Amino acid sequence: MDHKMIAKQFLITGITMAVIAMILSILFRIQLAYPDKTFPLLTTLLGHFAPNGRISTEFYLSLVTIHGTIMVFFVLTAGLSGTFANLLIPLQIGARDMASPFMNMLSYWFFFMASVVMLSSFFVQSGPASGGWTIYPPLSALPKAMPGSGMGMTLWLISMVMFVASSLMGGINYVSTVLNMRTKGMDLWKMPLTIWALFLTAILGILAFPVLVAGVVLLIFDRSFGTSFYLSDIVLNGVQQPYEGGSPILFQHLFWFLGHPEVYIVIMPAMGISSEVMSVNSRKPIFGYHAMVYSLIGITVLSFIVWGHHMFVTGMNPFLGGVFMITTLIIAVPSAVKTFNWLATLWRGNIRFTPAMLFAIGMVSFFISGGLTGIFLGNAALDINLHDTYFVVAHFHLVMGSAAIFGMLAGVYHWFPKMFGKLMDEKLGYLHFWLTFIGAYLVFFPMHFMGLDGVPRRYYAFTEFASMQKWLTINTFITWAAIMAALAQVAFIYNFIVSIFAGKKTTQNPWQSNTLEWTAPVEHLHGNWPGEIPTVYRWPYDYSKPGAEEDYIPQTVPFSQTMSSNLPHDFEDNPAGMDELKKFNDKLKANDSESPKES
Ligand code: HEM
Ligand SMILES: [Cu+2]
Repeated sequence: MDHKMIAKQFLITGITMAVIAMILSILFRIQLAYPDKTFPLLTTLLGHFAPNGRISTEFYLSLVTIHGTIMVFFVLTAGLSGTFANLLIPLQIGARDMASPFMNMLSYWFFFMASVVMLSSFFVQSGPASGGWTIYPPLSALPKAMPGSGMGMTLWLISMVMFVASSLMGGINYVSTVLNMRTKGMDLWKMPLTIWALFLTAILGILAFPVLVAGVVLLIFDRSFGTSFYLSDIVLNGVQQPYEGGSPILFQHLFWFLGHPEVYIVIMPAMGISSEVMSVNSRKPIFGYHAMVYSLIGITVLSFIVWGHHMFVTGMNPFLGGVFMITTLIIAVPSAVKTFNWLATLWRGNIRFTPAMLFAIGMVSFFISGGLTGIFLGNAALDINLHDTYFVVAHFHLVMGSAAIFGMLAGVYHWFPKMFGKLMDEKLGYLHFWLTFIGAYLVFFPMHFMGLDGVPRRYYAFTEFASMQKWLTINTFITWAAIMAALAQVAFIYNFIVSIFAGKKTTQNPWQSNTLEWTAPVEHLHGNWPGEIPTVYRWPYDYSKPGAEEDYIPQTVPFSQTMSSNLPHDFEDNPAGMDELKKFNDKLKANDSESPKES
């Protein structure tokens, strides 16, 4: 199966899952906004999950759990990497397809089946898994603990194992394709940042996901075969359970060894996409290309030694807490480098505010505002107070929820012409952007203040507590903002579907971009290019080179044709080229002195 087709399948499944997860969040937000009201409609829609017009407490927890699970894994891991790795890796490095097209197709179908299994848990009597997307034991390990610990949890675990199988097949394919199938001239330092990001993301996934599977398998043993890896001294309904010697903390270590890299699996492709979109639409080379790549590598390595910051409150040895605190704060450095470089790329750019560009800038905005609170939370002393409050919810929704979604949307708007041969409507794109951008800040910003005041997350109705009564108005406000942001997505879905069928036909290179995918014909060919695969001569960011006739020079243009755009280091091991460059520059200078150009 062709990689471009598989990319579309991942995208459309991902969007569908996002819509479902969004509807789930609106459902639990209604409960939070109107804790005392009843809505008969809910009973009609949800049956026994919402008796007497109110969502039941157990189902509320399931909604939060499945919302988080779907958003993190199904939308932002599979939907994001699956779509753009499949679409861009072969097209941007100049390959005819993935290393193994068959395994690639299998990876999609495993993802699809995992989605079906996850959603099927809404149709079992006891409902979907509850206990949060982190499925901490004992709730996940004792099938009788609560309704969501039963059949729903079993389905969650099966779905996750299939999901990981899908990610591994995808990831191994991406890595081997990037390493082995680059076209002539495409050395590693000529790869676009999207490819670097997707490549390193795949490596992260390959190293981290198996650890989750190991944790999940032990959990299945505890659930079904009477082992005690995670359980000890448990009393259930007054009956002492036979578990001894296990520890739920062990699960937390295994979970977050995946869980923390996972947040970078989610954000790094969004970073790569935004870098690309911002360079093209600023008509400027990306600032600090090498620093960008080294930052991605730094994040990849560091993300494996910070997982303990999710466990500051487990009573870990303060020395260990200190170690995790330091590594966590160090990871802020490559993140700051990237942020600085994006801003420097925009600086004095000749910016085109396409919808893709707006979403890429939005991504940077959310990354900054969510990243700053990460520095608070990385400090153990502060985290102990803020842990499990809405402050954390605010932090991760900005930095990974909103930022990653915006990166993904930037990618959809930017590469839609490549995927479907049509252009999306710009006006609807602007409407979508502004409502979503404002909506996301209105939803998540106030949550910081709730968290600082100690309002806990995952509670069904905290207005029961007198001290939190005052947050009801804000909660209602957040819910309405969320409904507005959700409605804004209608503009996007409408635009997406209508443009596929009735959009304006695109030209081959609608954004005047340098990268290889735009040298392939609009009509999709099996094998991407008719005849030979183009050869690459230059890096992907030759925009607005002084002296060049056009403000962009595709990667396939040989150096001698537009000498002015060459840099001395392009010729480090090519003395003949260096001579040519010197001659060219001298000629340019002579021309300049003859006829001074207006600037
Ligand atoms: C319409 C947009 C969204 C709204 C209104 C929303 C709202 C919420 C709220 C209020 C909670 C849980 C509160 C609690 O702890 O009780 C939550 C949980 C969560 N959300 Fe969202 N969210 C949205 C979009 C997203 C996105 C895009 C992501 C992707 C990363 C995401 C990921 C999560 C995760 C991981 C949890 C934690 C689940 C858990 O605690 O088990 N959400 N969301
Ligand atoms: Cu983390």
